[in-house]
Amino acid sequence: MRRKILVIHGPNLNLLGLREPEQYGTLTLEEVNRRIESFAREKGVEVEIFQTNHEGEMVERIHGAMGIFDAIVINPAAFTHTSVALRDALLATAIPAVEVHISNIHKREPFRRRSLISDVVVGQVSGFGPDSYILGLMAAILMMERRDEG
Ligand code: CA2
Repeated sequence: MRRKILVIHGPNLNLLGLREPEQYGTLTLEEVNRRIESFAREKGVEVEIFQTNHEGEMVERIHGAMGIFDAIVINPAAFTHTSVALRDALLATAIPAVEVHISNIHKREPFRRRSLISDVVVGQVSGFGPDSYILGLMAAILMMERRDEG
């Protein structure tokens, strides 16, 4: 059985590598996505990657993942701190999710320290630069393996 993981990038992450390199690094989103795909290939899992600047689109993509994806790795970007709709979508679909952040949100402005989804995801990876996605994928893979072990 081939496992499928949906990776979601939130608003403004399409600008990765082009602005604020001190905060988010110098890799572009394309380059980060290539790393994600190559790690997934190594581990024998299937990934689909999606970036959106729109909250409703993010919610709909999560709804559409029901029955198709085994896990979600999500960097909701600014929606992390604002979106009850995103929280409700993750709760409603109940697909195991890992929250990832490139920067360490706990060392930044107070409004970034609060995540509206941290208690509805399985866990959070924050502060490892683009490697946060790789660690998030690893967590999702281990989570699925443990679940299938019974
Ligand atoms: O550290 C993260 O991954 C964040 O989710 C990134 C969000 C921020 O709102 C969260 O608090 C933490 C911002 C993503 C914006 O990405 C940019 C990339 C390049 C240039 C400007 C913004």
